[in-house]
Parts: sequence; C-alpha cells; structure tokens
Amino acid sequence: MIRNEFIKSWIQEMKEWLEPEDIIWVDGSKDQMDLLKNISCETGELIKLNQDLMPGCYLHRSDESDVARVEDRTFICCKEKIDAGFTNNWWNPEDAMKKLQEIARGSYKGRIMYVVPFSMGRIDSDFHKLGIQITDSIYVAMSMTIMTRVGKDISKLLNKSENNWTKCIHCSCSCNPEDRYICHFPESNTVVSVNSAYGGNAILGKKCLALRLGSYMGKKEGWLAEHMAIFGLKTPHSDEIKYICAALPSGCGKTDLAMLEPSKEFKDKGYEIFCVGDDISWLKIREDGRLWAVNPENGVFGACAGISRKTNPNALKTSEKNTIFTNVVLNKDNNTVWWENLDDNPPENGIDWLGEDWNVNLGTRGAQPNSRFAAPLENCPCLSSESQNPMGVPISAILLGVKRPKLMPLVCEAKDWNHGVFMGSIMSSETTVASVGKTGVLRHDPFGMLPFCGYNMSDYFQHWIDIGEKLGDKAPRIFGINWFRTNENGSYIWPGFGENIRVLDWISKRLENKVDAIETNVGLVPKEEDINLENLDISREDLKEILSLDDNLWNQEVTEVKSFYSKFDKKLPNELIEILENF
Ligand code: SAT
Ligand code: MN
Repeated sequence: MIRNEFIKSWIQEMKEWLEPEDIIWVDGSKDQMDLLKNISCETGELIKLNQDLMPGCYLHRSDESDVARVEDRTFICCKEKIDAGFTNNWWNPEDAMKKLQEIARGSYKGRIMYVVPFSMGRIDSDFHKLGIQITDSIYVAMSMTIMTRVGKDISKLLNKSENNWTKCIHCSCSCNPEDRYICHFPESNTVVSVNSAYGGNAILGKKCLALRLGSYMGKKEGWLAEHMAIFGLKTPHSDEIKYICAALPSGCGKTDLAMLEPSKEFKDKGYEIFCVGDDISWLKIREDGRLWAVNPENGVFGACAGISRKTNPNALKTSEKNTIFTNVVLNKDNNTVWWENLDDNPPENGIDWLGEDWNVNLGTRGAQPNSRFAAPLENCPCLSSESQNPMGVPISAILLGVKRPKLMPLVCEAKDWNHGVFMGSIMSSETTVASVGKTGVLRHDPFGMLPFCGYNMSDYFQHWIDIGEKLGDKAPRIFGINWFRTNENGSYIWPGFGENIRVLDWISKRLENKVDAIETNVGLVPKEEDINLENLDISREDLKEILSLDDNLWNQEVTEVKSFYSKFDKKLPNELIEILENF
C-alpha cells in the first residue's frame, strides 16, 4: 500500500494525462505474474511455450519497426546544452516535455496502467536506486519484474523515500517510429519513453536509469555507472578469486565473457569464471580504499543471435526457465524456440519472428538479428556466490574491449590508470544490431558508453581521472582487449569464446606480477610465449599478428583521435591531451 504523498500525487497526475481504464500495481509475486501471463496469452502478447521442456517460458513478437535501441531518437533533456555534450542529442526540457505530453495524451485510454515500483540494486545494499515505472505494456511490466527487483519490500521503502526515486514513464502509444522518443531529464530524475516497447528503450530501469541517469548521479555523488560485465576469475596459480569488470560496446560479447565456460583443458586445470553481471556495473570506492562493483540488475537481457551450446552454454541454460523470448522462431512441432546458429536442427515447421510460416528453405532469416531473451540472473549456472553480496565485489582489473578487425592487439595493458582512461577515451568499435542503423561501421565509443553517458563526455573522462587519483595504488589495472582481428579473408583469427580464458590467464598473471610485457605505443603487450596456445589450432605466426600493432594504421588512428578530441565542447582533461600529444 503506497502512502507516500509524492507518489500518490504523481500517479494522479499520470492518470489525468494518460487516462488509463484501470490501474494494476505490480508486486512481483508469483500469483500475480501467473495472472499477467494468462492475460497476455489471451490478448496474444505472449505465446506459452512447451512447459515441460521450458517451464515458465514465453514468446513475444514485437512490432516490426521496433526491434532495437534508437540512438538518434534518444535525448538528454537538461537545461544547458553543454551539460549533455556533443556526443548526446540534447533537447530543452520544457520543449521536450511539451512534445511528449502531446504525443502520449490519453494514450492509455482503454488500457491498463501497470505501476511497477522497483529497485536497481539490492535494497539491503548502500548502493541501490529506487524507481517507479508506469507502462501500458504487460510485456514491459513483466520484463521489468525479471530485470529489476520488484516486491512489497520495495513499496515499503518507497513510502519512506519522499521524492527520492526515479519517475519512469513508458507509453507504447502506436509504436510509431516517427513519434518515438526516449528522453532523460537528469535534473528532475525522470525518464519518458514513447512509441517503443523494445527492451533497451522500454525497460527503463536498465539503460535509462542504471546508465544514463545513473552516470549523471554517479558524477554528482562520486561513483561510476558503467556499461560493464562483472565476473570472478579463478585460476590454479592463485588462491584468490579475482573480480574483473569488462566494458564492451553493445553486441560485442559482454554476456559471453561474463558467463565464459573455459575450454576443457583449462577447466580441468582449475580455471573457472563466475558471473556477477553481464551488462551494467556500478562502481564505488569503499572504506578499504579499493574500487567495488555491484550489478544493479536482477536479470539478463541477452541477445539470442550467436548463442549456442558451443559459444555460450551458460547463457543457453540461463534461458531454460522463466524466460521471455522476443522475436525468435517458434517451432510448431514441439512449441519451443530456435534462432540462427543455435544448432543444426532448424524447425521444419516454424513461425518466424514476423509471425509467418517459416523454414530454412525459404532462405530468409527466422529470428530477428537482435532477438532477445529476458531471464532471471539466478538461472545462470555459473553465478558467483558473491553476486548477491550487498557490498559488491572488489575489482582487480578493468577490461576495455573493442571490435577492431585490423588495429588493436588481442590484449594489452595500460601503463597506468590515466593511460587506461586514455585508452577508454579513444575506444572505437564497429556498430552492431543492438541499435538501429548500419552495422559494421567504425565509430568512437568511449568506454562503450557513447549511447549511455548521461552527461558531457569530457566531464565523464575527468570523473574517471579523479576516481583514479582517489584510488592511488589501490586502483584496478586496466587492459584493452580485441577478440576480433581478421585475416586477409575477413575471418576471425582468434577463436574467442571459451578460448578467451587464455587471455584472461595472461591478465591474471600480470596482476600477480608473474609475467613481463613489451612496451608499445598502445600499451604493454604480452610476449608471445606467455599466451598459452596448448591444444589450440592457431599458429605462433597468427598469434604474433594479432598481438602486433601496424605503425601506419596507428599513425592514422592518432590523427583520427586528434580530430575526435577537437570536437569536444568542453575542455578535455590535460592528462589525456598530454598523452595524445606525446604520439
Ligand atoms: O537493448 S539493450 O540496450 O538493453 C542491449 C544493449 O544494446 O546493450
Ligand atoms: Mn548493453
């Protein structure tokens, strides 16, 4: 029961604006979830899958035009344009709100307003943020209960929280792409998303609160909100599990890394990965002076494409129960799901993501390239025992990953913290299907945060430098990784996935000062012999190639970075400019 007057009057305001027929407060209970699932099966928003093979699993198909994040329609609406910075779309808050009010006025007519009180992060942690999402989409309401923490204890806490929670307003409207806007109002702690029901645009606790508003709050309050997976690494050469954060742009393998299953010989030797989170990391300096990370999410919103028993068996197992799949193929014969590259058994009688009869002989894709699954994190077979620790986990290393077919080495270590921040600031990576637009286009994506940093990127770099100064010699070490170097035929040279443990092995040995490295322009690169290639079908020559840096390409990159740096509308930190000028 909500008694908080701020919340009551906000709900009243929302009712007057959106004119819902009825209201349902979502409490996350099993009974209520079952009820919502039944309702959505009746309306056709969900399709019940084979409950013997996939208990609690359902399929959803989105509007054809609504399958990914829309970066050109995502706005930071703060008073001063310069506070959003040139990497964000900016909109004056009054004008934005006026337009959004117009678009969504009366849009809940004949619909139910689902009210979802939620928390990002455990509420027994000092590191959590409360929010309330309203939505007219039962699919979005259910996805929020998987991805965030929802329950009576959260409503109780909200009663005591006055106005200290994020207002998250989601209106599916007609899913018209012309009127689609994802707007963030950092100064009034509000998100408004209209005309999209796609995860990254509509599950507002995730990218909108935990990253865009989160990064803004973090800057003000002295912590970091990052687009990073978190995992524990156990090796036979240390008693201690090392916790690592990995920033990679969307669609470049954060989930695969966080749930990595080491190849057999490494597993047999005692290497193991424990997943703490696969997408978002909140980091703060704790009393011991170290940097600690929590995963503010409670679920995994993973890409289906590319996931198979071979590439990421743990993600497959994570999606075996209580999961909502979106835009994959339905197998009519056994009422299960399928997507390209899952296995060699595509359904003979399938229905594709558009709802049409389908089989491979048609030559069309069955699953949408950005098809997704939303699954409870607790399903993950390699979940870390520390994943629920309210303190989070102490971070020993930060990895910065890019998709660069020709330039960056497989792995290299930053010379120090500021050099690591420099490496993060110059990250460029190829675009993927996670956002609307052309894929495979190289673009600057500092720290994988280009679409998610809710304030001026120059201030963001400064914030990183300041955090490093506070951490001093307790700072995690920073590494660059690039699994994606290609040969002259365009094929990937490094096998990736489970074999990435070989690179993590080198990183862990660096952390224990067990191996040397070679100083190059980009950083400290492994000696070839220090990367274990045992039982791997890759030659020393190939390894040499992917550890190397082409001087010509690097010089071009430096010119390109100078041009990128010159675009900043606020002065960049001197520490970064100095490093660049030394090339
Ligand atoms: O769709 S999401 O934004 O949640 C996934 C991603 O792009 O990282
Ligand atoms: Mn992501």
